[in-house]
Amino acid sequence: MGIIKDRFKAKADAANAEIKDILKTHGNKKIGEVTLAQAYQGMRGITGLVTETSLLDAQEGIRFRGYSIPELQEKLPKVPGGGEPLPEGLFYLMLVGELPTEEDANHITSVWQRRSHVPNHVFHTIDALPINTHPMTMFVTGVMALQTESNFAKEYAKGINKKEYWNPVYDDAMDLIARLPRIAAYIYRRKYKNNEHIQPNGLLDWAGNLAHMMGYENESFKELMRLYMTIHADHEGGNVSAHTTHLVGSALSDPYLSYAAGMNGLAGPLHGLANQEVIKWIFEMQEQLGTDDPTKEQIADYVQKTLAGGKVVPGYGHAVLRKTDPRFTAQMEFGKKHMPDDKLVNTVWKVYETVPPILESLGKVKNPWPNVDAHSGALLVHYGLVEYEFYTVLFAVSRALGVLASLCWDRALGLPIERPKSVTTEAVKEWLEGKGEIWE
Ligand code: HAX
Repeated sequence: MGIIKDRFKAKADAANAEIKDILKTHGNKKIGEVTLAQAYQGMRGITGLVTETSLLDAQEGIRFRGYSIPELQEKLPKVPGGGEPLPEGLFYLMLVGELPTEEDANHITSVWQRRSHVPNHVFHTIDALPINTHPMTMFVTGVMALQTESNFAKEYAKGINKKEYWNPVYDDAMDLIARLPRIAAYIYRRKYKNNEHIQPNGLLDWAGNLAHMMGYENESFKELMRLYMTIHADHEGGNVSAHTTHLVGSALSDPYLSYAAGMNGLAGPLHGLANQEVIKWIFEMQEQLGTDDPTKEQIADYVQKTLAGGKVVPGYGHAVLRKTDPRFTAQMEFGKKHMPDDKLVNTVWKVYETVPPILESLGKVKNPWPNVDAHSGALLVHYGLVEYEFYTVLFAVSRALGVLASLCWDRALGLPIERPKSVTTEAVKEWLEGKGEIWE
């Protein structure tokens, strides 16, 4: 077995023993209760899942295995001379639960390089879609075509022992992550760059190679990709993309099927597609106002128009967070360092000063602050990546790190098929009238 696989298995065995003990002694302890409002309104605040890779605090934001984003920027290995963390290091941290050494991160880079071959039928499948197909549809279709390569599906068909599920799932996770930059870059070049493709560079790190294959050789863009791939990787377990991957995986659908399902969720405008919606919204605002440098008053008017049209302000609000998203702040810091005078980036900062008090004044929005998606597009546009429909694909490549590390844990912990109880409104009414329990 590879060294990282060994370390993961040793950690998972220790965790399994610990969890067994915890459940033996405390398995009946209640960790919450569910109200009728929660059952009807998106299950907000119900603690009912275990995800080992990261934990979200409403005030403070995300921590990956206990480390905040600024801590990751300080402690994770970087490319020589680089300032942003290598996503390879974050993956190691989420999978093994410990900070990687530089050697560990470089080892993952070379493993992913080795496993990055994408069979031709995947490209042919993507090519069969009309060119105006949304890049996320092409991406998920490509991942589904790649499912022919699943080790787990093959091993399951042969009759693998359930104690060994984690093993081919681990291999699938590594293979799939290794191959995603190629698929993403292929879609980008096919749709926007005349179908002129760029071969991978075997000397580059995972995120640097993605930038290269997309056609962006600027070193500060590569740095942005390293940061981007790190901060979008995971946001605990209940968000749509992570929860869906976990849920579908619980049916023992292989990692390709599970991840593709999760990414169909990421492609929704209230989740990952919000990154394209933000830039689209700003471009439309610029067009309507006839300026690429709107004042705060003009922005405020445009926000009111958006709200009056029964639409959400994209990039603002969150189901769990109650403060400015530290992923927004990390991108703002990047902007201040690399492009302080960029007009679009400055507009994003003006929107940040304008939107929260307006949303607050509505009296119903629980979090008026910006989320990760409010900032990412403007940084990409700065480097010439203006094709905003592609943005969610970048998010999806990054999100693979978190959801697939979690899938390895799910199978190593032997988590069962997920199946919460649902009720009908008829049953609720009967229960309210005292005619029997609804949760039997
Ligand atoms: N603009 C306008 N209204 C908003 C709003 C926003 N940005 N955010 C919330 N609201 C509204 C809701 O639509 C809801 O209105 P109704 O009662 O009329 O239905 C009300 O405020 C209460 O919602 P909430 O409890 O504050 O928010 P939810 O937990 O239901 O939803 C969302 C969280 C992120 C979906 C929501 O804030 C939203 O739609 N934001 C804009 C889209 C967006 O940026 N999504 C990306 C989120 C981060 C992410 O997952 N990235 O991938």
